[in-house]
Amino acid sequence: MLEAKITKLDGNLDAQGLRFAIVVSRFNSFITERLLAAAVDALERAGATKEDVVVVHVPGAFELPIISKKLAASGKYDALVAIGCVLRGETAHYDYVCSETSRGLQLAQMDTGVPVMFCVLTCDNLEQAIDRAGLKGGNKGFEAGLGAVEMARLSRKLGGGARAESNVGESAEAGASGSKRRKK
Ligand code: INI
Repeated sequence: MLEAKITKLDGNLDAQGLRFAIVVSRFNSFITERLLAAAVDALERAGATKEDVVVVHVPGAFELPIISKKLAASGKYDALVAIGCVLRGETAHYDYVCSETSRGLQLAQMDTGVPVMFCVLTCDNLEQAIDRAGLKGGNKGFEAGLGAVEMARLSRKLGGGARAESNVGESAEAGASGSKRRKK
């Protein structure tokens, strides 16, 4: 019988020893501060210490990408969470802010190799946002916090980044075992 050997890779939810930056917009702070609190809660529950989490505020969602990219490029963080809330108005402004924010955040993570969690609510109205910031739809900040831990762990295993445990091409098990000394 053919014996299949499958290599499975994923990131666990242990945040101990990982460093995170959270970039949060002040615009619609009634929502974004709730997302922020939940993201910090998720990181701490996963084992991150207060010293390992940096919170940076920006004016609006449109400013999230540039600061995320600077933080990601610093090499100090294993993953970022970008938090914002864009509410549809009467003009096309909403569309420009949404598209440039999502595009910019994707570029920030692709250019630097540091995972950036997209925790930007794009809602038609305040009720939809409230539902996703701690009510019916749960809290997207908590999901993003856990996602940051998983992606940080996975990135360390796969290597190539400033804070990687192994390099691409090396055995996945070596990275997963944690036996190798971590690069700073
Ligand atoms: N910024 C937001 O984060 N959410 C919004 O809903 C929003 N609206 O609707 O205008 C918003 N605009 C500000 C924008 O992000 C920039 O801060 C501003 O244009 C200055 O560059």
